Amino acid sequence: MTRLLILGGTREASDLARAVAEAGIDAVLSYAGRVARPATQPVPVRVGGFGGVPGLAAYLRAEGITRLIDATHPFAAQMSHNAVEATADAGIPLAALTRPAWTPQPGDRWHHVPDIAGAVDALTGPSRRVMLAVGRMHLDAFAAQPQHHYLLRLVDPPETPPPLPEQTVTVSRGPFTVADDTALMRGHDIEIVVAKNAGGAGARAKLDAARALGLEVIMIDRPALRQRRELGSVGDAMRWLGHAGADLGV
Ligand code: 3Y8
Ligand code: NAP
Repeated sequence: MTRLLILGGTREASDLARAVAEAGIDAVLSYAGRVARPATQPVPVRVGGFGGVPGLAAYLRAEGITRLIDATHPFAAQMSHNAVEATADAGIPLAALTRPAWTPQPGDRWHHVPDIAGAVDALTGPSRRVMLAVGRMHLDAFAAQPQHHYLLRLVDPPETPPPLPEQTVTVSRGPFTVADDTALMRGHDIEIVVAKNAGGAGARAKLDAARALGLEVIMIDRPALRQRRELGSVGDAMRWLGHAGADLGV
């Protein structure tokens, strides 16, 4: 009898939770607790860290988890690392539900950087109007380039004003649309967009808007992740769980 833990926080995790609920599979979806109101789910949800690898391994045993699907965001590298270690320790199968990285299309003006620090370095130079679409957790790093006018897109209103002298905050969570992102960038005279290579559909509108407006994009490449089984779709995940995809249309 399958008892599945889904590590969530992405569009794909929510799609998987729906398919799993429809198939009547016993599952729980886990959030880190990064935002005030995470999306509601059709399966039971738990919120908060597990307490590193030992905490996750203990959770897997205590909850009788028989399979783990890591459907976290490609930048949630620590969680994905812990999932590899803890499932090996607890002796249960692990698979990651992933989505391909975005690739530049004709007309894109992307400048690839390896990480947040690389994005900060790439902003060296005279004052520009910069949209930071990288969430809340790494804003402090951009204080090293205080000369710019920043448009910050956040999921929740910031408790404390981010340490950037010239900033405007827009509070909204994805998924975003090209029309809204184009209007947002035009409305703020944005010249440069900083983005993580999240992949997927939930956050790519800003790239299409930037291309349409001829803006430069500083694209932060994904962190390297440990070797693990990777599944490319909810259908593949359901088949891995031993539930034929046919009756779910996935
Ligand atoms: C808490 C809980 C779904 C999931 C939707 C996806 C799409 C919309 C687009 C921009 C980029 C960003 C950010 C973003 C997107 C999806 C997905 C995705 C990017 C929620 C959610 C949680 C989080 C955590 C949050 C981070 C932040 C990152 C904002 C839910 C809404 C920038 C990533 O304030 C904070 O602390 C926010 C933290 C981690 C990155 C950061 O460094 O700040 N996501 N996002 C999850 C948890 O607690 O475990 O699902 O409602 C989920 C989603 N956010 O079901 O449709 O699939 O990627 N999330 C990035 O891609 O760069 C916004 O603004 O253009
Ligand atoms: P991270 O840096 O890889 O993980 C740091 C710690 O947060 C983990 O060691 C774990 O704590 C806890 N954690 C992370 N994801 C968790 C989950 N789904 N359930 C329970 N605990 C979790 O993670 P992150 O980048 O902060 O991402 C946190 C969440 O936001 C994830 O669900 C991710 O899918 C989602 N998200 C992140 C981004 C992003 O840009 N990073 C974008 C969209 C969504 P313990 O060690 O105590 O277990």
